[in-house]
Order: sequence, then structure tokens, then C-alpha cells
Amino acid sequence: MPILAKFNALLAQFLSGRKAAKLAGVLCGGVALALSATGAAMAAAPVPWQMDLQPPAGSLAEMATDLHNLLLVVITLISLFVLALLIYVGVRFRASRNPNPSKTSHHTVIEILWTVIPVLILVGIAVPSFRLLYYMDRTNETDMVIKVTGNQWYWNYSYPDEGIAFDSYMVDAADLKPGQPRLLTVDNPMVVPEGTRIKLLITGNDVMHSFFVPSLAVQIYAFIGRTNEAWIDVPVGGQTYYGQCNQICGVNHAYMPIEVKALPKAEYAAWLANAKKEFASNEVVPAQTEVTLASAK
Ligand SMILES: [Cu+2]
Repeated sequence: MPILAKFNALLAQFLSGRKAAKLAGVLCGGVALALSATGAAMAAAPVPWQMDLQPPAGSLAEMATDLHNLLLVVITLISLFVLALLIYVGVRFRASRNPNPSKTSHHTVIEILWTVIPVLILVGIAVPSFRLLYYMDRTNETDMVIKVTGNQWYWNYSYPDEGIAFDSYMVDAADLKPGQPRLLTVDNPMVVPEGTRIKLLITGNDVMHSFFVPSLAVQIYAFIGRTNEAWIDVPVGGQTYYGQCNQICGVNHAYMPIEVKALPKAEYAAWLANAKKEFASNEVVPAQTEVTLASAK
């Protein structure tokens, strides 16, 4: 983000006109606002004039952001190289300077180069890309499970090992407390303990939904009759991560936000004790599910 602020300052210097300075000022203000908003509110949510991804939370999101940043460099270099070639060809071989064009139709060395170099670039991109893909796939190495169910138009969170389940509805704009973001705040957030790998089992009850929390790098479809897996690890407690359903699912699609609230271990235990009274469900997974031969007799 500071790089963007610097870029905007340079832009303001470079474009001396009043309008341009005003525009650059607005851009700088937006970046400053974005920085202060993400820092002060201790929450990951979209902010006005945001130009970058939301700050990543957890090892998965950090890897995804690193890959994004790497690809941005690769794309920029390729685009600049192609642009430079186009300009060079346009100027050097224009009709007035080059009245008798060359009849060359093949150049083996160049043809090999423009095949091999892109292949090498793609292989280079594939290595970190596959590393991330297989890291995302490690859902078996998790410490707890939360089942997420998409409904028209709210989410239901179920903690099968704890025997609790609850619905999560958006809070209407009229009922928001100071500091609560509009269209993102819910009555019962998905509460998670910090520093824990959590397996998410994502499914749906009616139409297609999608569970999307940008700062946690999770975007998984919620289908009826099918359970998709993902995992998250939320490193720091006292943070809130906002997301939204991002598969158009009906008239109230925009009003089923996701609020993931990470708590320090002790606070999570207190929340859980209370939630077991408030949200007790009958979907409990028995502690001992194995049937031994002795007990079967
Ligand atoms: Cu939706």
C-alpha cells in the first residue's frame, strides 16, 4: 500500500494541471483512508478506494497473496516488453523509413525463442501455483470442523463436535451499532479460535450459494446434496473477517453476508460454553463411534 501512496504522490507531481492534482489528491486520500480503516477497525473488509487485495489472514491467504504479487510482476514485465516491441516495430519499420519491406517469412532461432521462453515462464508460474493448490488440499490436517450451509438467504453454522448449530442473518442498516459495517454485519457470526486449523464443510439447502471470505482466501460453492471442503487458519484473535455470498442466489443475494470472528483461545472457550446453552443442536457426533467386537457381542 505505501508503494501506491508513493505512486499517487509522483502522479500528482507529474501531472501539474489542477484537475490532475485534484484527482491524484483523491487517490492519495483513498489510499490513506484504506490504510487507516484496515488498521483501526481490526477487521478485514472492503474499504472505499481499495486498490489492493484485503490484508491476508492465515498461511493459505498469505501464500495466495504472494502468488498474486508474483504474477503481477510477471504480467507487468511481459506487457511492458510487448509494448516496447510494438513501439519499436511501429517506428523502425514505418513505410517512410522502410520503403522496401523484407520478404523474410521464417527465422528459426526467433521461432524457437518465442516458443521456449513462454513455456519456461509458464513452468515457472506452475511451480508456486501447484504448491499452493496442494497446500489448499490438506484438509485432513485440521483440528476442528465447522459445517457451513447456504440458505435463501442466510448462512447456518454447525459445530458437529460441540453439538451446536445456529443461523446467521444480516443486521438491518437501522439496527447497526456504531462501527458495524453496513451489509456485512450479522447477528450471529461464525466464531473461531485463533491459531487453529479449521476444516470447513460447505453445502447448500436450496439453490447455489458461494462462501467467499477474501481475506481468508476462501471461495467455495455451496451446493445442495454435495459437500465441499476447505480449510482456514486464523492466526490472530480479536479480528473480524467479512465476506459475502458471491453466487447469485435470488432476490436477497446481497443480504447474506459472512462474518468470521476470531477470538483468543480463552475467549473462544467462554463463547463456546455460552453457545452450548443457546444453540444446542441434536446433530451431535458421538465421542466414541467405533464399535468393538467385544461390545458388539
Ligand atoms: Cu448468493
